[in-house]
Amino acid sequence: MTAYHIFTPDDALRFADQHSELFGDHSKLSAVEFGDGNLNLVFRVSNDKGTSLIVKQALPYARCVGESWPLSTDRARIEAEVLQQHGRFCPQHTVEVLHFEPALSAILMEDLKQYQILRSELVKGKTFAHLASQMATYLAQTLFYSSDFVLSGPVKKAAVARFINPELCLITEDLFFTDPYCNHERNTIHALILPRARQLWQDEELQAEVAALKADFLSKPQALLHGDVHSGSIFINADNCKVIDAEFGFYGPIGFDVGSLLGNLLLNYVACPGLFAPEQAEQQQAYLLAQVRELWQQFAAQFSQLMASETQDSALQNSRYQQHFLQQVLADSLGYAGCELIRRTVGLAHVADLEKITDAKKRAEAELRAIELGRALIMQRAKLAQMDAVLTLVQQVTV
Ligand code: SR1
Ligand code: MG
Repeated sequence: MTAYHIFTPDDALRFADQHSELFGDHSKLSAVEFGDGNLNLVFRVSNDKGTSLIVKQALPYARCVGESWPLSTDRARIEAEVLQQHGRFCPQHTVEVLHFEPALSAILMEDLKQYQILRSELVKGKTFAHLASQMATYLAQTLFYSSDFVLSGPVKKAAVARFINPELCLITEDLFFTDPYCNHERNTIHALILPRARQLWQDEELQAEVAALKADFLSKPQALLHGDVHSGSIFINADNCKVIDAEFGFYGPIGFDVGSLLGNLLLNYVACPGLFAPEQAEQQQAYLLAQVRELWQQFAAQFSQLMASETQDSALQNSRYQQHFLQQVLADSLGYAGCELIRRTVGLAHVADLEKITDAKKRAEAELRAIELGRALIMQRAKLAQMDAVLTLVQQVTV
């Protein structure tokens, strides 16, 4: 068996060639490393006829920091297995894994070169009518079919154990729920919003609600989450979208995946006035609000329909319980969306939506909108029973 070593482009090329028939016998192959993510190496291996595949390899440390932040390469197994599971439940919106090699922590997968990264497109002001409906399907299918509504107790517990992901979960536990609420050395805070960040460190009312969301993240294994559904994990084109990058996957609260995506749409929303001229900003914001509404409505409709028709456990077939369950998922989703808005503003990992605003004053205004909206969503999540009330809140808080 080949021992783990960090791939060069030539290693990635041989790995892809060995494990795929796609290139044929006499292909001239080339490979290039082009990853710009926080954690891994990503290679594109292509032949001279334009066929290409992706090789993704987990490094034994976080790429964005270096060897001083060691990380288990088991995250590659988690990623491959989550994508394989989600691919069974929703193949049309999950990147296809062709091969996984545990010893090398390397995954061979389809190349989505006909797609673009959603975040980059939103930052350019592009819109996609199918985004919310397709992502609602992805979330409803992957989360329902890995939940207690379908799996028996023993099967579910075995799955929870297989997807224990302590190191990557710890990153989320720290970056989402702890660092933004204290003066942590990992935080990056632009000078103009430092006074507002300091208020977050004193805001005990908010911290109590964030503690409750963190406790649920730690102890509510409802479904096999992707664990990192931000707009950099979604590839999109005019017809379709596909989700990549599932290394943060684990059994957690359903609202975490739904809320991560809602939070990312709202991050772009608060950034619009800093990114675009007023008329375009207004149009893009109207598009984003419509997508937020549709994402929740379609997710709720599909998840309800699945609960009503596919639930195996007779106790969980109770329709009042199912309605209550979905209401709680909405509250959780809004809370986690709020945490995403805040941590992308004052935490370690920022987003291009805000960072691409060149005028420092406008960027600070957008960051402050993100913090206020995040706080409002977290604090009011239990009272926001309808999406209309959420959209009204978004508009009121971000003027
Ligand atoms: C050190 S990892 C920072 C962030 O990148 C990932 O995509 C996750 O969102 C994580 O929080
Ligand atoms: Mg990622």
